[in-house]
Amino acid sequence: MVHFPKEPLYADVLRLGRIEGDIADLEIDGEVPAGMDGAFYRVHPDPQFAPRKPGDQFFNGDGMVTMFRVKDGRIAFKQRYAKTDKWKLENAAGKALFGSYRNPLTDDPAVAGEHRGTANTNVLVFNDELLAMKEDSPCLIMDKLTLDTEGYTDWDGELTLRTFGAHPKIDPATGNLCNISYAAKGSLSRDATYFEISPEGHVVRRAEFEVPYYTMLHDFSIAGDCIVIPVSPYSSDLSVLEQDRPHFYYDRALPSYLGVMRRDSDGSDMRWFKQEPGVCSCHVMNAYQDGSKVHLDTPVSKIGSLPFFPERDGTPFDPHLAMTELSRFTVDLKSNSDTVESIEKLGQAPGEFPRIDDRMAGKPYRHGWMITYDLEKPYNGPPGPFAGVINTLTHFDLSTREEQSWWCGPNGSLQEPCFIPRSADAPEGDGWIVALVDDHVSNYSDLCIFDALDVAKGPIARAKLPVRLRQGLHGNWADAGKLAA
Ligand code: V55
Ligand code: FE
Repeated sequence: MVHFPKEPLYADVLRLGRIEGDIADLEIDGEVPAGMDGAFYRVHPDPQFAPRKPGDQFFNGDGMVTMFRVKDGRIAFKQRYAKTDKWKLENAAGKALFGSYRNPLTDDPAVAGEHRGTANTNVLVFNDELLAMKEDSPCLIMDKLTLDTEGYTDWDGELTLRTFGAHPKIDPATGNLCNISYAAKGSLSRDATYFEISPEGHVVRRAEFEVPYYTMLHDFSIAGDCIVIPVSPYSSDLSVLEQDRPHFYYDRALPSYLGVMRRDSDGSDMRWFKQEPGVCSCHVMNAYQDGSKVHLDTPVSKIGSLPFFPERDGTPFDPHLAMTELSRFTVDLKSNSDTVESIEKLGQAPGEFPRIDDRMAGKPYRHGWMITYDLEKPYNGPPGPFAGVINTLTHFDLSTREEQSWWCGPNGSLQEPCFIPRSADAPEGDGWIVALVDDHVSNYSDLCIFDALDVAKGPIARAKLPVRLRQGLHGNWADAGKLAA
């Protein structure tokens, strides 16, 4: 018998799933567009075993990967655990062996030195495989069709780092997977690496640099010839791990930074542009170059937006200050200044989980989507893991600055959207958005499909699941060409 602690982390909105399965042909309301052919992959944290101690983190759950295969107006569902080394060791033992999130001091000594990763953050088809990623460990390889786990990869010995970032970007020009790794030399270290992997799986670029302070380098962007890395005032130190407190704290005394570097550099020309007082940015919508300027669009909040990583000095979490608004950072590479030139508010609706038409990654672009908080709307369900209820899908037209939204109703919330182009050469934004809508009253989830440029009219199709999927993190679409053997 499995006993999870009686904690909000396992109840209500966050009730565990822990279910693997297949449904050949989901029940659908509406019409799935006939031209949609590919698969939407996403992942959520879903612990296999009760934690070694009470007070575990949402981000510490084992990765549960879902595949929605869309073809000929039908949608097949497949869900499997990402069978990490951690998952296998614990499965063999019949109990948790790894302790707190990002804290090896709390592990059973029997697993010392093993990869602690849960592969619970992002999934992406690349180089014929499904990559399942967690930023504290190497890249896990799963079969893109069966979701069977093959294991961790070091890219044929070309990338032996112990970490692999969970928000890689695909360069639309070269097809290279562009990514960052941090703390590869061990917990709390300031080392970081930028690298690019060719579509054939070879490491073709690599740069090493140090971050200004130990932090969570969770996301970044390419911007033409450059990369841009936001650094937010999340940090940690050994005393935190020794006392088994949450791995990250938010420190209002720290500045935030934007790191900008050429993609072909060895790391020595990394420039850190300071922003004081610090602000928080977890996820990037996009970034691009405009002459000597570099712009980075990202939801920004005044304090840390993740309620489970507390303030260093004990200040209680304030959901109002933690609201994230789409904002545009600008730095000027021509200037000798080491400060951010400006932060401009770009969107009205507060929200998170920003997405674009990924064919525009690193380029000037027009369309973005996020799930947003409509704070005026009623809500019948219990509270979730974020600063509010993410109850709305919003399309941002960054050329006209118009926004249009769809509210999912009083019983639910949305998970991260994903853009699907109508065809490989369709204009930017011409296609569909998919997003899970979770009903916290009936406890079902629907995979909803929207016209990407007309989300306000609501879903054109809903694929109905017989269960509710736990709150997820990130995912990606792979078109049929990428699914071929
Ligand atoms: C994030 C998510 C993570 C993690 C570190 O959103 C940062 C940020 C799902 O795991 O380990
Ligand atoms: Fe993320």
